[in-house]
Amino acid sequence: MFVILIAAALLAPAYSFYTCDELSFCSNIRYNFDGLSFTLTNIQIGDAVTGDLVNDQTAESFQLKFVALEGDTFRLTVQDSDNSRYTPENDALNGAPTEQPLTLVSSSDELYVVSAGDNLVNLYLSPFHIEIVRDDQVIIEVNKANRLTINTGDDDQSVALDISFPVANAAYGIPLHAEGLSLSSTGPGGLSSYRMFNVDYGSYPTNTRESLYGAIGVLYGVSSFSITSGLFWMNGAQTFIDITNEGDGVDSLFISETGALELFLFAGPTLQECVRQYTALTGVTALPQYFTLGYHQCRYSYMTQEDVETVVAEFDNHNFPMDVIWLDIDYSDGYKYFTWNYTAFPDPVGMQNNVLATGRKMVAISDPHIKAEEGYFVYDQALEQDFFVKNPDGSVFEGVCWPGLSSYIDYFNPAAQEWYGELYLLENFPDSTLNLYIWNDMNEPSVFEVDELTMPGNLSHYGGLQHKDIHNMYGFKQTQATRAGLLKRDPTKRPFLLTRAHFAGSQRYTAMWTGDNVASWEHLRISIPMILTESLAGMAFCGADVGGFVGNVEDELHQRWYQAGAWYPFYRGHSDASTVRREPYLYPDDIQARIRSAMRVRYVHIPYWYTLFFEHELTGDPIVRPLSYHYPQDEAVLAIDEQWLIGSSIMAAPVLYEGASSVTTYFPGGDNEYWLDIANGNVYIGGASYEIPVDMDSQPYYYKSGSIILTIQDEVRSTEEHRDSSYVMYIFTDADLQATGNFYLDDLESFDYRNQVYLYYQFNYDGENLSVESLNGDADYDREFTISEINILTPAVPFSEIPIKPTHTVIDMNIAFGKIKAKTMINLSS
Ligand code: NBV
Repeated sequence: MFVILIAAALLAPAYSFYTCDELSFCSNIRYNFDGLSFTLTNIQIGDAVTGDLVNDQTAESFQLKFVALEGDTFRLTVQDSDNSRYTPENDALNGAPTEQPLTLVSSSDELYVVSAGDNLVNLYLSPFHIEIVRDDQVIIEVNKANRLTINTGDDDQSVALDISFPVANAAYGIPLHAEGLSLSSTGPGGLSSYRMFNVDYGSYPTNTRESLYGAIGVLYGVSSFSITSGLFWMNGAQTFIDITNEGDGVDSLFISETGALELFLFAGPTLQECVRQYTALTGVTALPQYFTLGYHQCRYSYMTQEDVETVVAEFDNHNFPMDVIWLDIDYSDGYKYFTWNYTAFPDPVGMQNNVLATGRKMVAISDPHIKAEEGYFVYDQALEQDFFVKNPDGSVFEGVCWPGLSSYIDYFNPAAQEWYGELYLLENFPDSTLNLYIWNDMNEPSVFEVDELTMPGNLSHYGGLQHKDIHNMYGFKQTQATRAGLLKRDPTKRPFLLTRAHFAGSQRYTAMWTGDNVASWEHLRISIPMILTESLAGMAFCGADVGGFVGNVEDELHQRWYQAGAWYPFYRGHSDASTVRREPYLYPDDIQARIRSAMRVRYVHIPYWYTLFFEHELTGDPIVRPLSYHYPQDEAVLAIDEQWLIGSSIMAAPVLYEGASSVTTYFPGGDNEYWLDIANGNVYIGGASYEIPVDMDSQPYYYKSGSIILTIQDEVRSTEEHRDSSYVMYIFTDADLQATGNFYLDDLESFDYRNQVYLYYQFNYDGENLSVESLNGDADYDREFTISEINILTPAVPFSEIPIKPTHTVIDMNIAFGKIKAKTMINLSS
């Protein structure tokens, strides 16, 4: 009972977080907007539009700049006359965007019309507002509702703007919220606003607009009947967003506590184009090492070296695959990062090497709070070099976190960034090895015993910044430093880093996960739209704790979570310290078998995941995608939260309800597309929903007709063994007997792929022949891989009943593929 009470106390948030209506800067803007308007004067049209934006009530004047960027993107900036408002451009953007000249189409006293590419821009002078026009339709309206606000008081520097997507019928984006993919309407008198303010919100509720650990101001106005467009609100401060989506377009209102007004507009015209436009600005996730796509085993905490080594051994004894074992805070000496608790971990190097010898890697946590203790080298060095965040009076800020009284590194100081990154060098992190990768947690930052569990907004950072200006970027800056350090530590290998707090552009440095979720069915379900939304916001490498972090997980839920989580980009089981141990080998045989087979499904498809990650770096397309990404004209898929696409060829539709005996699954693509359940050979026709019967062994996922997918079927202990594996190919033809698929392979770990050392092939099947050609003739990797079996599955058309059983031909072979310069054909018909 006592234990239960303590667990319950841990579960209940002892803190509360603000809504817009509780903060005066926000509620003023939300409710008191009568009579607001601006006039644009002194317009100059060169390559860009510039002018003075004058507040009609106060006569205050601001500088406006509007530029066209390559790729159907526009940027609007409004600054104070002395350019003093903070912009995160040097961090959020992946370098300066390439501008494209605007052409003046017409001008009058009321309206300037300019064009760029296929887009026209109407700039109305008074009241000031902007329309983006494409294909003769207004697709984006800026300040149409006259909500533009730029406060200049000492106590209130807030900034706000309304942006509408008149031809959209759904809104996606603005992670991180525990919400569905299709955002709900908020608005005065209705629901509270979406908040973006990074906070440590353990056991967060589902279906709310409250803030969580990350903040990315990208919003898509998604249309199933017309043009999809989008925006990126680039602001590092606390931000609230109202969304109105009542059938007649999507309206939004962005309210930020401080900062310059920085708005990017994406003219689409599809969701896919918008996501590519966003990632063109803020960057992509670089191809991770292959092992990172395997299964990760974590717990808060594995308390001893013996515990760690036992878990690894038990995974092997019970034939569970695993690539990475994680160390949570208790490996350190009193939560002093870059040190070890040598009593519990007497031989850290030996441990890392033993894990390495089993073909596996390790990850250790390293949080941004630094124990305020003289003699702790990290603290001493930071203090001496003046690298900590300060109080308003200039003294070093101290807050409470795991180690007790702590100070926090000011990653906004470039020298502190460099120094911090270098702490990860082998010579600075005693007893670390190259087999240890990093996890930055608690970096919202989390500060115990204070309002909203985070730093007060009036703390000061390097360069005269106040914490409130950059609050949402704090974790971003930590991961920027960590990645740089890991790259210095070993410039030859791709680093792996996981973060909790994140911001626009974090994808360039780190993977992310959705923090302290709960072992509940609601949390299993909500993890999917959360991951899809992060994916659309550039965070390609994302996941949620399998099993649910907080609370004991029921057996059924745990199995279902392993089945669903196999289709998260980042696949990690994790659990809180107060929970009953739940490593998969601790379960009875039948449950073990199901978890094992769920994990195997993951490992079978890692070559496919790896190809997608490579393609993400090329295009910005996310790894996992909502159905609307590939079926933009299908209104039925707009709000689907319980199915998703991995690339375009696989659809996951797992069991997400307790006691389920069937899953209602919608198959997109119309009646020209078929979906194959490879586990039982059933094929379903697109354009309809079916009730798919399931039992506890079912982990439904489907291959799309017309796909070629390369798998590895070997039962491996870790992806290390994939290096020697041969591939089993699945060809699932469309009605015309055609199929196609890409395959990427490199050395799985180094940066040589940046020098074209890889194989990137497209396979095509035409009903008889399989052809293979290089998608990059300049790429040059001296490596052979073998296809040992080809499965050709062809739906027999026309068919009378569903599910259909396709004809299935298995061809055993042993073809080795090496460097292919010219298209090569293999006849499969005989
Ligand atoms: O470091 C301990 C945990 C960690 O396991 C978890 O994944 C983080 O999200 N951390 C939060 C601290 C708080 C746990 C209650």
